[in-house]
Amino acid sequence: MRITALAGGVGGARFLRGLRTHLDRSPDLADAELTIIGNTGDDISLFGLRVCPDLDTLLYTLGGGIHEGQGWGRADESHRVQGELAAYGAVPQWFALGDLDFGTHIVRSQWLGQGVSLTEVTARLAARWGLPDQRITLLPMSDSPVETHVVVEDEDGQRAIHFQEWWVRHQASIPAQRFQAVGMDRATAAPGVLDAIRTADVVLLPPSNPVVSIGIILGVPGVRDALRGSAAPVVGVSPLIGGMPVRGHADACLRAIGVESTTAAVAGLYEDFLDGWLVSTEDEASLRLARAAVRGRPLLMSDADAAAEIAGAALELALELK
Ligand code: GDP
Ligand code: FO1
Ligand code: CA
Repeated sequence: MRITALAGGVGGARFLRGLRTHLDRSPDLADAELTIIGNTGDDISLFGLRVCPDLDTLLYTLGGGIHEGQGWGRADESHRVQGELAAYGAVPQWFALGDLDFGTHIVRSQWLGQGVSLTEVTARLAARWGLPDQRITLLPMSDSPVETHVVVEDEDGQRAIHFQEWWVRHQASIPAQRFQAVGMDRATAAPGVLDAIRTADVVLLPPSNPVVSIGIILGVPGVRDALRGSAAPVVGVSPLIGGMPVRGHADACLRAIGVESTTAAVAGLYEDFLDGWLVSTEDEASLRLARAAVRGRPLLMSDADAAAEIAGAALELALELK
C-alpha cells in the first residue's frame, strides 16, 4: 500500500511517527510505503544558512533525534554557536538555533550552494536519519524557495514580516491581516509530489496547521487539483479539539483568513477533496459534513502510543472509504 501525507512540523511529525508505529504493528501493513510532502513555507535564511523548520522537525522526529519536550530542534542540544554569534552582535537572536541543528543547516546550505536541489538535499538528510529503512520518503513541497510572510499592522503602520518573526518573536500576538506565500507565483511542485498524490492508495492530512502548513502546500500549483482528481480516499485529522489548537496559534491563523476556529470550518477548507474527517470525540455530535464521513476519537497525541492509535483510526476510516 502507498500512503501519501501532507505535513507541517510538530503536529504532522508526531502523527506520522504514530502512523509508522501503527503500520509496523500491523502484519498486513508493515510493507506499506509512506511519502510525506513537507511544508517549506516556514523556511528562512539566517546567518547565511537555509533553515527548513518543518522538514527538520519531520526528519528529527521520524529519525529519533527530536527534542521531545519542545517538539522541534535536537535532543541533548547546546547553544555555544548562538552565544558566539550574540557576542558579535549578530542578529536575529529571537530564533534559537542549537549547535547540532546548525550542522543540518550548514550541510544543507553547502549542498544547495553547489546547485543540489532541495529534494536531493532532503533525501541525503533523510538517509542519515534512517527514513528509507522505514520505507519513508520525505519530499519538500517545492524546490523553489517559497516563504510565508505575514502582513501585520501596528503603530509603525502596515508591513510584511517573515512568518517565523510573527510566530516565534511575536508569538502571533500582532493581529495578522493576511498571509503571503512569497515565491509561490514562480513555484512548481517538487519532482514526485503530484505523482505521490495521484498514485496513492490513501492520502492522509495529519493534524497540521490548516493555514500555514497544509494551506501553504495546497497553494503549490497542481497539488489541490491532484487531490481532487486522486482516486484515493483523502482523510484528515482535526488539529482543533473543542475549537482550540492543541499547541501553537492556529486560531490566530484562521482568524487572519476569516475562518472560524471550529473543526467544521477547518474541514470546510478541504471541502473540495476531503472524504473523511477524524475529530475529537467531544466535537463529533455537533458536526455534520455534506461530503465527508465524520468519526470521533480521542485526538490528543499525549505519547507515541496515543499517536499510533489516532493514525490507525485515520487509516481505518480511509480504508473503509475506498
Ligand atoms: P508546526 O509546523 O510545528 O506548527 O506543526 P504542524 O503544522 O504540523 O501542526 C500544528 C498543529 O498541530 C497545531 O494546530 C496543533 O493544534 C496540532 N496538534 C498538535 N498536537 C496535537 C495533538 O495532540 N492532537 C491534535 N489533534 N492536534 C495536535
Ligand atoms: N520555535 C520557537 O517557538 N522558538 C524558537 O526559537 C524556534 C527555533 C527553531 C529552530 C529550528 C527549527 O527547526 C525550529 C524552530 N522553532 C522554534 C520551531 C518553529 O520554527 C515553529 O514552531 C514552526 O515553524 C511553526 O510552524
Ligand atoms: Ca511549521
